[in-house]
Amino acid sequence: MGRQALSSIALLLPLLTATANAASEAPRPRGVGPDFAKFYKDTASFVCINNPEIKLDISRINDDYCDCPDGSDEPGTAACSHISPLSPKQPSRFESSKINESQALPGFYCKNKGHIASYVPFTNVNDGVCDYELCCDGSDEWEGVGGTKCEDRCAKIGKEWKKQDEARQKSLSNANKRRKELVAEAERLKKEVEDRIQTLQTQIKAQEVKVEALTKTLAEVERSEKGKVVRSAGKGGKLGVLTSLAKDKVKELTESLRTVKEQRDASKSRIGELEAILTKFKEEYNPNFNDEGVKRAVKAWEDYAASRPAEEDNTARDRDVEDLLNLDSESAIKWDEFEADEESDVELLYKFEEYLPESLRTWVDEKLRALRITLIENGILADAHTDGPESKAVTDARDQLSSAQRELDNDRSELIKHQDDLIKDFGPDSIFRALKGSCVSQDSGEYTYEHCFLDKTTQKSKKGGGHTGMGNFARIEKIVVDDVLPANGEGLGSGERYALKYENGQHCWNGPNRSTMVVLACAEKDEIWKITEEEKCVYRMEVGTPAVCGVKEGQQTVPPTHNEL
Ligand code: MAN
Repeated sequence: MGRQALSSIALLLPLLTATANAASEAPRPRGVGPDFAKFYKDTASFVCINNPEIKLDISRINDDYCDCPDGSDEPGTAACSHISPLSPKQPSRFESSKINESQALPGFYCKNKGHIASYVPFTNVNDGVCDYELCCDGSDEWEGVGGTKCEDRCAKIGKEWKKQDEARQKSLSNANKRRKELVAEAERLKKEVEDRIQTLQTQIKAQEVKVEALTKTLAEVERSEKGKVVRSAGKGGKLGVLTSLAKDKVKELTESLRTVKEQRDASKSRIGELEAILTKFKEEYNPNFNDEGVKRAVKAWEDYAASRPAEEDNTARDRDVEDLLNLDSESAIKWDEFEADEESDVELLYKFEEYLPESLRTWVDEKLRALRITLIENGILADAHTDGPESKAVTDARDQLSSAQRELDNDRSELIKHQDDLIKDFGPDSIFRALKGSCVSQDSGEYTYEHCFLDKTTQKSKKGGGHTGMGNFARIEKIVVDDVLPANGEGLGSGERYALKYENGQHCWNGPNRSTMVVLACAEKDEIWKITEEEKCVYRMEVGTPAVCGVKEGQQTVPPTHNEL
C-alpha cells in the first residue's frame, strides 16, 4: 500500500456509515456523495455550494465545463480538477464558506458496493488509469478514455479488506486489553507511591518527636556529665597513677617478702639441724680425753647456747606474713576495684555522702552536681570535660540521636523522591509508569538497538564491544509527524504522536551527545519498528506500543480509531 493510498484512507473512512444510507436515497448526479446530495436536489437549477450567488441551469452539472469557482457543478468529471482539492483538515465547504478558492467537494464519489465507499481525487477521474485502491468499482473511469475498462473488483477487494480488518480488529482488541492492563498496573504503582508517602509522613512525624526527645536527652546528659568532677586525662587520674604505682610496688615487696621468708625458713631449719648436732656432740663427747680442741669447741657451744635469746613465739607474726603474701586473702588489696571504679579521684576521696542515709545522700549528690553545673555555666569553675574524652553516657546519647537523625533524613529524602515522582509526567492515564524500565530491542544494520521505556536508548555493535548510550530519558513530548511506518509496511497515518525524548547519551566524536526521539504509535505489543540516524548521533526510533492506543491530544483514554493498527 503506497503513501498516497495511505493518506486516502482518511477520505475513505468517514464514508463507512454513509454507504448504508446511500441506497435508500434518490439518485444523485454522478460523483456526488450522500453527504452532499442535499445540494443537488433541485431538478431545475443548481447553486454553486460555496458561491450561492452563482445559480446555474441543471444541465450545467457534469457537462465537463467548470462553472463554479468551487468546482461543485462538476462532481463527476475532471473539469474542475485544477482547483485546489479539499484538504481533509479543512472544514467542509458547506460548513464554512470563508475559503472559496478550493474544491467544495472532497472528490469523485465511488459507491464501491461490496466494499467501502470512497472519494477519488478529481484529477484521477477519466485519466485512463483504474484506481482500484480507492475506487474498486472502477466508476471513476466511466468514460472509458482510450478504451480503458475498469472492471468492478469490489467483491474481491472487499473480501480481502474484511479479512484484514478482522485481523486488525482482533489486534486492536488485544492492544486495548493490554492497554487496560497497563493502566491498571500504572494505577497500582501510583497507589503504591501514594501509600508509601503516607507511611513516610507518619513515620517522619514520629521520628521528629523522637529526635526532639533525644536532642533533649543529649543536652541533659551533657549537662549532668558536666556536674561530675572529672579525672585528669589518662586512666585513673593522679590517684589512678598513684594506685598503679602502689600496686606495682606492693607486688614487688610481696615478692621480696616471699623470698626473704623462704630464705629465713631455710636458714632456721639449717640452724636447728646444726644446734641438734652440737647438742648431741656436747652430750656424747668424752671429757676424759684431754683434747684441748674438743674442750674449746664444747665451751664455745655452751657459751653460744647460754647467750642465745629465748625462742619467741612468732606464730602470729608468721600468720600475718602469710596473710600478706596470700593475694586472695580477705585483707588483700582489691586493686581491680580501684581500677574499675569510674568515679573521680575527688569523689573517691571526699565521698562524704556515703556517711549519710540513702535519701539524704541522693539529695546532697544532686545539689552538689547542680552547684557544680552552675559554677561551670557561670565561668567560675572550668569545664573539665572540654579537653578530655567524652563520657560513655554522652557518647551513647549522641549515638542514639545521630541514628534517629539519620533515619529521619533518609525518610525525608525518600518522601521528596516519591512526591517528585507523583508530579512527574507519565503520559496519558500515567500509563508509562507501568512501562518504565521495560525494554525492547531490534537489529538494524550493524547494530542492535535497545529502547528501555522512560530510561534510556542504546546501540551495540554486532561486531562486539559495549553498549553506546544514545540518551537518557528526559521528557514526554507531543510531536506532529507525517507518517509512522511499522516494519510490516502498514501505514499508521500522520498526525500528532506521543514521543519520548532521550538526551545526553554518550558523546559523539566531533559531534553532540547522542540523543534519540522515540516516536510512539499504537500496536498490539511493544516493538521497535524502525531506527534512523537523522543527523550524526541524532537518532529516531519508531516504536509500537499498546500504551498509546486510542489516545489523542488533550484526552485521556478514547476508543482507538482505525488509523492505527
Ligand atoms: C558510532 C555509532 C554511530 C555514530 C558514530 C559517530 O559508530 O554510534 O551511530 O554515527 O559512532 O562517530
